[in-house]
Amino acid sequence: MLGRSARVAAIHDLSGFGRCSLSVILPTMSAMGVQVCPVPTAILSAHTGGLGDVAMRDLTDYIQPALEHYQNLKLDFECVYSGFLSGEDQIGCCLSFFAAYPDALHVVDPVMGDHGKPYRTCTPAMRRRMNEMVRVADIITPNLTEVCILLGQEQLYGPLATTQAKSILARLSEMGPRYVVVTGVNLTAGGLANIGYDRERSAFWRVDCEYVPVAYPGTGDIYAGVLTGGMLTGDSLPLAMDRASRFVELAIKTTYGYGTDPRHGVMLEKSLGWLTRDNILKGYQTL
Ligand code: PXL
Repeated sequence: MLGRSARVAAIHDLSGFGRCSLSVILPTMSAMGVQVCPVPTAILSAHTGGLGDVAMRDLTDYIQPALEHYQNLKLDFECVYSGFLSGEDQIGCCLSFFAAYPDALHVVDPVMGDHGKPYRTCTPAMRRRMNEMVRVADIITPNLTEVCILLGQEQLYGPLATTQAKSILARLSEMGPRYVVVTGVNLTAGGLANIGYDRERSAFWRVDCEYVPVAYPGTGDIYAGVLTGGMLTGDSLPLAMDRASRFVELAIKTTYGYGTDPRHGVMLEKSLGWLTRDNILKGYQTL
């Protein structure tokens, strides 16, 4: 028994507008009873997804001194979670964080692209070094674009057969992490799903999602935050996947109903209460 909330060091950017990264991870994980200690990699006026000229301050030289302070305080973290990094130099800082807390749950959300396109930050060095992060991770949460970047293969378009989906999960797990969760996969065996793999149990999972014809920034960050929050508060992998999928679906559908500008992100404020409830979840299936 820990005697306090699980504590997470969340290494991610802080985007002021557009509801992504730390702006969504802090409220969601806090609502789940997890203490989030933000370690900002950069401060941006907004996310970089189509809102024009973004004001940005890079914080690469902040991460290592922050880690040293926490070590001097003898602070323990049950989880170290990395997300959006402003450049490849930040990967060394994240690796130091992971190494400093070897017993913590290491979560790597390899934020590098979406919808078949790499982000501007995804340089060849970033791609190479992200694999070093994957090697020390316990859980990774790439979308399909990031899967292809990590595996060094052509982008995949069109639905995946079950065997292909399982092969992708197993290949990623062979790179290091026990748990692999891939978001937003179209399966030939029916619709959109988030899929997962637990290597130690040789178990493949899928959680089906309702398709909504709008893409909002930050939903991958929310998914990874809720998944991590679930794993830290006693969920099995499929339960955590189910919880994260249901919450993202709720936030997306709520927002879609209002018809707001998709670049503004999901209306988290209207959905957050769901995370504080004791929901019965049984929507996961084996893949
Ligand atoms: O949600 C991923 C993300 C995080 N942080 C920043 C981004 C994006 C996606 O566009 O621009 C700054």
